[in-house]
Amino acid sequence: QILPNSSEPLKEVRVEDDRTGLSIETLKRAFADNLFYIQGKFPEIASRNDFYMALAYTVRDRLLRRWLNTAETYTRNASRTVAYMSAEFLMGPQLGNNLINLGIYDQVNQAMKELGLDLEELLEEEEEPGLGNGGLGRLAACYLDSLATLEIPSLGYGIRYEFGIFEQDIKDGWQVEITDKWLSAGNPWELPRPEWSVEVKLGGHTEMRADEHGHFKVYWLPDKIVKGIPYDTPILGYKTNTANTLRLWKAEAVESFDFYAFDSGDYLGAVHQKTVSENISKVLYPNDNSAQGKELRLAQQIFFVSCSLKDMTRIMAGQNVPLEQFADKFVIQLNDTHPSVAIPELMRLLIDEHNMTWDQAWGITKKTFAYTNHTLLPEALERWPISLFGRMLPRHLEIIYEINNRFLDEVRMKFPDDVDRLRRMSLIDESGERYVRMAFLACVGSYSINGVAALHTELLQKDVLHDFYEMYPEKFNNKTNGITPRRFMVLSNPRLCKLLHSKIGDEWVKNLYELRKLEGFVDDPEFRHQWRQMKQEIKQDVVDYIKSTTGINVNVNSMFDIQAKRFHEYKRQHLNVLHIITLYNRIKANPNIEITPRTFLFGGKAAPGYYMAKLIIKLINSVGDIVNRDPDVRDRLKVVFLKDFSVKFAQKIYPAAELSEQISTAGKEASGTGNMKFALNGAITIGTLDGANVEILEEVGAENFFLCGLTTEEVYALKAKGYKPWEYYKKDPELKLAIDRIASGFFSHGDPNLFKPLVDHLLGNDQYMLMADYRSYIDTQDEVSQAYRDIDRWTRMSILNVARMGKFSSDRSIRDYCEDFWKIQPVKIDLKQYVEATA
Ligand code: OAK
Repeated sequence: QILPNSSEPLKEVRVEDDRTGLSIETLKRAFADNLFYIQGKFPEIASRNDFYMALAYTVRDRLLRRWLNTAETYTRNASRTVAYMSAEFLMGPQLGNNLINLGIYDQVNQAMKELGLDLEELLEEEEEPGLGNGGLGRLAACYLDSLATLEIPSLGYGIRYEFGIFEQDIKDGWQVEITDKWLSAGNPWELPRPEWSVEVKLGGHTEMRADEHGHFKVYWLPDKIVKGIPYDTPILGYKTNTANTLRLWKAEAVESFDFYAFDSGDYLGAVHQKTVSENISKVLYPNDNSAQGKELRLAQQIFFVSCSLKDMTRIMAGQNVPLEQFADKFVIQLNDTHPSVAIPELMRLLIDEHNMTWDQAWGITKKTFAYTNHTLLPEALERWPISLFGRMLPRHLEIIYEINNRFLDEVRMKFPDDVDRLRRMSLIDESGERYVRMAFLACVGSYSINGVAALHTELLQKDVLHDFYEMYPEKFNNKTNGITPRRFMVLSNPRLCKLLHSKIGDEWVKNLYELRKLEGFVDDPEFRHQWRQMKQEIKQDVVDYIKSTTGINVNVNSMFDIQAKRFHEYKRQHLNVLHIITLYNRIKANPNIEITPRTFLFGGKAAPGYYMAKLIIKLINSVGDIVNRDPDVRDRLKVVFLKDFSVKFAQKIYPAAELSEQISTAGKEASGTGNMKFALNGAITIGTLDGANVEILEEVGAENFFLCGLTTEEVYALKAKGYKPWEYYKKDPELKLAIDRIASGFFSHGDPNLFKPLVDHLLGNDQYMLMADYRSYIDTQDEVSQAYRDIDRWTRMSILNVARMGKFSSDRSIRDYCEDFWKIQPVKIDLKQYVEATA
């Protein structure tokens, strides 16, 4: 605190202490100071958001030393760095996580209490940056957490969308989208760095011209230039001194363009130009697992990728590392193909702007990039129409053609006379309208190609990227996904953490395999009792929450059966609904039947343009309407749709789960990470042999997992033989009744048309094979109900699930990436050094 009236000499002014001190007194003083000097409020008139902001700045002050120190150390050592390029980072709220990672949660809690404030309430106040759709964006966020915790020099590069994923409301059972205004109250966690702005060219044409030495060169004359401004967010490691950076780019108009239009008297035109430029980082495309061939989307991709690559060359120049060493200084991880236009962009920068030869540039490029594939769904594989691509990126298209020519020569050499293979593997799809195939470009331009779970990688090799696997088997590898235990346990499940702490300490936070020690307590009746007690308390919180937000009374003793994920037909939320209807039908047929009470909880968003997914949401709400009101049900079943599922909300829900629904059609879910979050919090999985479920089953043991459904091979075989969903419907009376009730309008006030498209899909081609998996799913659910009645058995299963989750820490995933192909070592950050250097 700067004390103007103080008689103390200046050197006694304890600036450092007020901004870094961790005593309760200092925290309180700093908080009051920030409220006054940053928010410009005194407590009596401050809003809850003002208090949140004051606390956020207080915490930010305490992490700045680490942040600057980390940057300084990396700069001094010119450390090899991972650049994680992703169109999405679904970070979740920052305050709580930073408190945990700084290790000051308890002090701050106490300080707030002494000021008459409730930390929980302040945490609630934060608008989360929803800059992602689902799994892919959240994985990127978990990886940043692990990279910092493992002290790996890294930068996350992405887009600072002004509007993140939409907010979901439910009206009359239907999803309604509301724009997300996460920035409206300001974002205390970011620092703009306008001095590091860069320019990105778009459109126009190329020309071949002689340079001053008479050498012919390609010049790209764009018709538009956009400015990218970096906004930096610190990413703290857990109890380390490392604070890495997430650098997100905001698009703005370049002044020169304004002036040009202004000069010619076109004031409105100038303003229009500005809007067009700013549109690039305006909004996140809300599609999950599907590609959208929109011009603006391609503009977003080249925008952030070009900004980031130029930023990397700036960093190298600052550290006196020659560009020839690009691949030694950086490894660029491509989070799916969204940033894969970085491959021709790096080529262009090296050749056109830094005068390298093609061979030099290509040598660097293919040692720099590594590509992660996140989906096998054909509709999610990005392809850009040549016409659109060439219009926006004429130079990149030329470079891609050249990469393709040289690549096809290689293919010819390795597989002579195989014309069909050339056609299949070409970076240009020429089967109809011509397209650039981005996944193929990523494969050719990267030295590593990985899937996100063992099964997924196997299917990539066998199927989607089979030709590339034959061409470059050495590039392929698996990196099973993981989740950060800091956010998804320490922060979100304090009750479970307390119990763990009392038995096995908390080494597990940094080494999740330590959870194995829990196995020693599984036969201890006292411990099992505490476990159940703990779960019960968490469930009660959720019961209260549901009551206050929806008015629905939930029985705290019912099984909490949860499916929380994006809505997609392949994830089969409607299979879950068929189970609910089946139980309901059993009750209607025999009101006194013995039924294990269950509460079915759903959470998740549907892409705004995905009609069938939205209809499934409507179906859940319609079924809920009937089931929740029918007196015959006598509160044994409840269906609750939890609207606006987000990271913040997920943190509340996972701890309360008892049964985790992971029922995608085998071969469709690349990995899944919700499955890991649920199991880590003690839920037992009912799931198919899909994605990482396979590995979860392997870890926890078949006796602690409810397996159902066809295997991938069976799915393929059935498809090949000719799948007839109608036959399953005809043969299984319970299935038939469930479908008939939907079709007849029983759940839609007698309207048989409402759910007709869904019913037609299921009985017609049933692409995701719900009819084939129904019986197995229902029988397995009956086993689940049985198991739940055996309280000791269930508790054991729950404990063992937690105990055996070690593998699914994102720390393990990141270590695998580092050792296997990033080849990066941890760099220790010494906090003292900086203080001395600047003293
Ligand atoms: C989104 C857009 C395009 C392609 C893939 C995605 C995506 O989110 N994929 C998901 O990635 C997760 C992280 O690897 C996986 O766990 C999910 O299974 C996968 O659907």
